[in-house]
Amino acid sequence: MAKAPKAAVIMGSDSDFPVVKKCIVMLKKFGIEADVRVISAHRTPEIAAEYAKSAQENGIDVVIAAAGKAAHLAGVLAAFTTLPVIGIPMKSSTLDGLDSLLSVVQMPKGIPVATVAVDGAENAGILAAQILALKYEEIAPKLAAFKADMTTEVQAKDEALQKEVATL
Ligand code: RP5
Repeated sequence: MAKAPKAAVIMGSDSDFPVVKKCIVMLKKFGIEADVRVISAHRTPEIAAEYAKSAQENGIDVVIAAAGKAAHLAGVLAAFTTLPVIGIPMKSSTLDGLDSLLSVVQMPKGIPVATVAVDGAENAGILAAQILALKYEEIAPKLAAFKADMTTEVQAKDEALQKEVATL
């Protein structure tokens, strides 16, 4: 049987889950399996390293990592794998996520992390699907349909707005 597309979705804490859930929903929409885990770069560093080292042999195609505050999870996972790593900076702190954003995006040369917006869980799922579409051809038509739906939705909003403006 052909291998199914599979993403790792790692979060630094279960408190990240309400946001990260949206990424998992998006992956499912594109037919991508998710291995969902709570692993912390600081609280469980050895488990983080081990997970990243064995991710590829465990069938993972892409790693998504969500963390907040001093958010080193995505960078630490990226240090131990050559799989693409997508980072979601979480708005979990008193600094509104700016600390998380800088921690995820400002990676040193040699260890890139593709960073989405603060709490940008949906985009992490879509970006993962776009990466995996290069390997799994069944994903591309689903991405095309997703974009077409978005177009229809925005056009409907535009039409509705124009009607409302005409009544002013
Ligand atoms: C980070 O610290 C987690 O990713 C989370 O965003 C934040 C707070 O974690 P908890 O204190 O709620 O476990 O490691």
